[in-house]
Amino acid sequence: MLACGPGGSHLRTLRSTPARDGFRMPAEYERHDGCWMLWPERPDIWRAGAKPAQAAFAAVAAAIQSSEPVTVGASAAQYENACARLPSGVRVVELSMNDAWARDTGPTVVVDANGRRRGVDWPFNAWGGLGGGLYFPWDLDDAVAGKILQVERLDRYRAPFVLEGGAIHVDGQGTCLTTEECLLNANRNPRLSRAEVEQGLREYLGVSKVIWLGQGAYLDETGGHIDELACFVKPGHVLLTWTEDRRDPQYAISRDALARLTAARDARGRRLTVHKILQPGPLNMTEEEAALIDLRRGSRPRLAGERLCASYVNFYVGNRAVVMPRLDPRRDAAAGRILKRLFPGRRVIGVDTREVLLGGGNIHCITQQIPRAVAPRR
Ligand code: KQY
Repeated sequence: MLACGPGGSHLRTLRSTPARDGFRMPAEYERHDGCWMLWPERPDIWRAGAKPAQAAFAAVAAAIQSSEPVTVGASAAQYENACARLPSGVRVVELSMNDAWARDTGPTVVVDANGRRRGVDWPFNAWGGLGGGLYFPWDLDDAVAGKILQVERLDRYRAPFVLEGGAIHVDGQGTCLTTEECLLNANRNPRLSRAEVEQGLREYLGVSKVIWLGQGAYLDETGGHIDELACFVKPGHVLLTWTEDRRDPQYAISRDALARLTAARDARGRRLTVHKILQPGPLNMTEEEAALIDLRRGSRPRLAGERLCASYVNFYVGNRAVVMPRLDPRRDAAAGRILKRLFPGRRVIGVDTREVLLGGGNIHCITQQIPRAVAPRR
C-alpha cells in the first residue's frame, strides 16, 4: 500500500505485526537517534495566539537538543515563525496537524535484534472521538505518524485499534504499563474486550506482560493516560505521582496504583520497586489565562478555575538528559533531586512549562523519541 499517489514518496504498510516479525518497542531510556515535536498554534487551546506556548516548546526543544537531535513539524502557516523561534540546529519540517501532541499522534518506533526499525501508526481519535474527545476534526493528526515515518524512511504497521503514545509505557524487557480508564474506555475501542486489547498490545509493542493500573491522574483530559501517573525509570522500577493529602482525589488514585504495582510481577517475573514523587500544586487555570483562550465550537472549553492535571512524571528521557517540567516553586527542586537519583548518568534539566500544562499535557506529551537501531550481535 502507498501513502502518496503517483510521484509521491512511498510509505510501505506491512500486513504483519511487530511481534510476529520479531520487533519490540524499546524503553524511552534506551538510546535514541532523536526526538520529534510539533509546533503549537491553535488559539482555542493555546492562550494568546499560542505565543507563550511556542516559547515553552522552543525551550523544551533547546533542552532536548543538548542531548540528541530534534525535529519539529510545523504547519505551512507557522513554518517560518517556527524556524525563527526554535534554536538553530533544530530541523523544521512542514507538516499539517490539528494540534501539537507528538507523543499521541507520532509513531511508536519498534526495533529488532538485526538492527532494523519500523513504525507503528495508531489510529487517533482526539482522545475519545465524538464520545468525549477534545476536538473535531482530527484527520490531520491521524496522518502525522505516517508522515513522520516517511521522513524517517521507516516502514509502517497501521494498528487496527485506537491508541495514543501517552497511554503506554514499556520497560523494554517485555512489560507494558497502562490504565483501564484509558484503554478500556468505550470511546477508544468499544468492540474490544480487555483480553483483546492486551493481545493488541502484545502484537504491536512486542510485550508479553501488561500491568493494568486503574484510573489515570485526576482530571487528565485525555481520559487517564499513564504518562501523567507513572512510568518505568529502569527495568523493575516505576515512578508514581503521589500526594499525602487524603482530601485530594489524587490520593485514592495513587494509593490504588501503588497497591496494583506492589502486587504485580513484570514480564521477567520481578517484583517492582515503586518510587513516589509528590505532585505539584494542585494548580488551577487563572482568570487571566482563561481570558486569552479562544472559544470554538467542537473544542473542549478551557475555563478559569479548573484544576490542571499537573504531574512531574510527564518528563522526557533523552540520551544524556532528563527534561522535566518546572511547575511549582515549592516542589520543583525536590522533584528534580528524585529524578537525578533515578537517572544518575543523565543531567536533569528543568523547563518552565506551565504554558504546556494549560493545553492539557506536558513535556512527555509533546515529544516522541526515535529509538536508535540496536546493532546486531556478531
Ligand atoms: O500524552 C499526553 N498525555 C497528551 C496530552 C494531550 C492533551 C490534549 N489537549
